[in-house]
Amino acid sequence: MRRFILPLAAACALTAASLVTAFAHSTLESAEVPAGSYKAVVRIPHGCDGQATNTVRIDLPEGFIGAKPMPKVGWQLAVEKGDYAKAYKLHGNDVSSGVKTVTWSGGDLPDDFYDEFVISGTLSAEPGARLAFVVTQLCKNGQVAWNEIAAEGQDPRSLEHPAPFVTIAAASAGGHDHGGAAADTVKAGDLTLSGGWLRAMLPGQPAGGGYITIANGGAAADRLVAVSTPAAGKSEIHSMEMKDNVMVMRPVDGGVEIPAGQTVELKPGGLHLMFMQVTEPFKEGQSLPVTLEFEKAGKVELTLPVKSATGGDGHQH
Ligand SMILES: [Cu+2]
Repeated sequence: MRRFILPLAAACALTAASLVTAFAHSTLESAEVPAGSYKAVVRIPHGCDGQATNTVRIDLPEGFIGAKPMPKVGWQLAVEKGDYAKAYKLHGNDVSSGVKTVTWSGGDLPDDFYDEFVISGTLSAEPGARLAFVVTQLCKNGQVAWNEIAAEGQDPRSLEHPAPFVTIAAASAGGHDHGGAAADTVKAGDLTLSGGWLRAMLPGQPAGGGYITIANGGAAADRLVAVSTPAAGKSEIHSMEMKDNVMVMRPVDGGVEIPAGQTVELKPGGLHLMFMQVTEPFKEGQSLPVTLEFEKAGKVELTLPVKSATGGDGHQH
């Protein structure tokens, strides 16, 4: 295994770099995708404290299998292979080893420029799992490491150098459910609500998320205008988007339109229900009453299951 030797100056450069890097983090292009084939596009927004980046090294997360990096003109590409923590099924075969680290070296990416480094592969993890790609940028006299991984329930935005991560989305309708009871499908007028669930919270976690799919089979648009539950003092509908390479979530103004004939998915990493001032953290295995209010369909009462925050790690069976 090849290791990079860092010059002594690296430590000082790191301190200075951290001031700069608070503004733009290395991130992945898509923050939330279903399991299956996945193109990891890692963005490098700046160099090390003003210096050009000449090496980008990415340590791949467990569960990202069959990885193949994309060569880049002007950069040498090297991979390190090794064993996965377990065997996976890939196109009908068992795979237990593959590329674990990718390094593009010998390049020249000035601090003022931006670039993307691409690795294609397959995400094999349960919905809700967060897979972090640890990114290290090396420059002539220093490095920037994006290697902090948020603990369960911790906000990655609170980290100074978060590793870019992707969250596995819930399988779309029709897929079999691994994580426990799914909410029943509920019809309300032209709307069909399905696959609703609440994310289990850690003790002390201030807010929890909820997700559901809403299909409008009618000829007129409807609008989700409010959410409430006796389990939380305050419930809101939130959007989540990348702004200047940082994930930002905020209450949506005027609710969420459910266009005629279309399906709107509230899911991790996107539109979601947000429950604040909870009386008790949502616990896996619980079911909680949630009321959604629509402009036309009116109030719809649901009972939503609470599922593990990470998705199937085997403990819920
Ligand atoms: Cu939110």
